Amino acid sequence: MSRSLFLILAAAGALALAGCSGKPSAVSPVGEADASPAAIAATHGDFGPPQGEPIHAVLTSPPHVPPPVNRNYPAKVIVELEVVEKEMPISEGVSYTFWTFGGTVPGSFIRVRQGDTVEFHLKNAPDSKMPHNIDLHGVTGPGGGAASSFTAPGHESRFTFKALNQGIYVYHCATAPVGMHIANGMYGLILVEPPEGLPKVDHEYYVMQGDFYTTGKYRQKGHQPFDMEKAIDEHPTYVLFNGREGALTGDNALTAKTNQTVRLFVGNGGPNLVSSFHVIGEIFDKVQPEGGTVAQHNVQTTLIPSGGAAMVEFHTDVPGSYVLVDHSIFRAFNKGALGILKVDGPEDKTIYSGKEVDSVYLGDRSEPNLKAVTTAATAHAAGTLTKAEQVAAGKQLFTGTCSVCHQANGEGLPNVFPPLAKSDFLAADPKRAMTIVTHGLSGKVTVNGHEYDSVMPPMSQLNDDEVANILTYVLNSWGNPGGQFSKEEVTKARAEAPAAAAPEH
Ligand code: HEC
Ligand SMILES: [Cu+2]
Repeated sequence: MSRSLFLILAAAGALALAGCSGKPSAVSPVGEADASPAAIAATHGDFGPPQGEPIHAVLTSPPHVPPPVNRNYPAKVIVELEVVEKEMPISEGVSYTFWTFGGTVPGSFIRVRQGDTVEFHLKNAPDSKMPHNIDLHGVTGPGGGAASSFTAPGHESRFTFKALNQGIYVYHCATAPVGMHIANGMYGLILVEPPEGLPKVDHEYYVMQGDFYTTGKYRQKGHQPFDMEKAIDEHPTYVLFNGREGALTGDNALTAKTNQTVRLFVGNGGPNLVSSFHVIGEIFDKVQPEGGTVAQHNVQTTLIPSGGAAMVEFHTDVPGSYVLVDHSIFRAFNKGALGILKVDGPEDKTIYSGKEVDSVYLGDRSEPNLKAVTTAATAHAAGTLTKAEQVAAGKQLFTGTCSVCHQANGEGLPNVFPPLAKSDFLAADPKRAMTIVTHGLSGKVTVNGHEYDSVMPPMSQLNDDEVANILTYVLNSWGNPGGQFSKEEVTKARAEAPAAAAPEH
């Protein structure tokens, strides 16, 4: 569509809106909820030739965002971005060969001003195996730059575009097979600031969701290759913020203080899933859905399409951990789509009475990391795994998996969840526990003289060495008889048919 036609349509749409509400359209700063023709026209424009000396864009790695451009004239901005293919952790003890823009997933954050002329240099590292290119959704022109930027390993290409529209835009690789390049992490965000800049806030962060497809199961240790079939079927193994489980938790959590404003630039690289982006315990004071210009207010969950982005702002009132999730909630707790914003400062009991959210929502993910689990996995691979390492790993995993029911101290809950501590049922046949964890348990059981008639679902999210480590921890804790299980024993127990539902005791 030609630019003038776009302007006419935009203006007509805005007039229709103003007519419906019956209110006169006031001109307020662009970026606020304002659909007036003047505001919309100002969101798309040329502003003339670049002025002054060319500027080299500051690029940042997630979760950081470059500083505001702080400029009142259009400039020529030079962006230099290098594609790097590299192996990085995708979860504790799991590695994946990512293809990246700038060495990170998502790629480097780019920030320019509306009206800027961007001279884009795309390099492809000499040790890359694949050619790559870039399609920037902030570019007006066929392919968003993709056709002009096809770059073989060890080469560089250059193209220039004018940032006509303000907004927050996804960029991604568009080299065939496109889905595979995106699934391997080739996406990022470019912010085109409105001419007057964005309203000042205390913190800006860069968060981008993506879905990942590995041949191994979720958290299956070792190097995991890309699984094309799972990707085509849209069955992700991982759904992640910033390309790695734990990228925004523990020591990597985002931070703020109470009584501050936070702006999140939230993108979704896909390749397949749409994100229901939510921050547990916060209400978004302002959202620019789909990265557009008209703002929404008082939003709980905002939908971020694959290949789309949003600007989200909120004020921090009460200290604590706020959990970023894709509210398609199995993705958060079983596929990794989870991050933390840690807010420090004095309590305000008039707004919230207290008690931390961590253990309720997070289980093992509230731990700073799962290092003991990685140590055990590495030791197992090397054939040097000790009982102490299994117990340490099992303790961490127990927190996130079993403790919700059996409690952190193994005491269970009267009449609901049987104890694992000093359990005579467990001691009578320790091996049976492997079947219970892998296949579940239902029907009447008597533990320490009390009868339970309930259901324990199979813990099918755990792999064999995790089950071995958890049970070794349980057997060596709380006055239980001791002992040790290997991964191989669990594999065998899992393969055998489930034991009869209600073993009499
Ligand atoms: C969703 C709640 C829940 C979770 C999570 C859970 N269990 Fe259970 N577990 C139960 C219930 C309920 C029973 C009793 C089932 C019955 O009545 O037949 C049970 C029984 C058991 C028993 C046999 C009884 C006893 O007390 O010795 C063992 C052993 C056990 N669970 C181990 C585990 C381990 C290890 C984990 C973590 C990998 C785990 N459970 C996770 C609910 C749970
Ligand atoms: Cu690519």
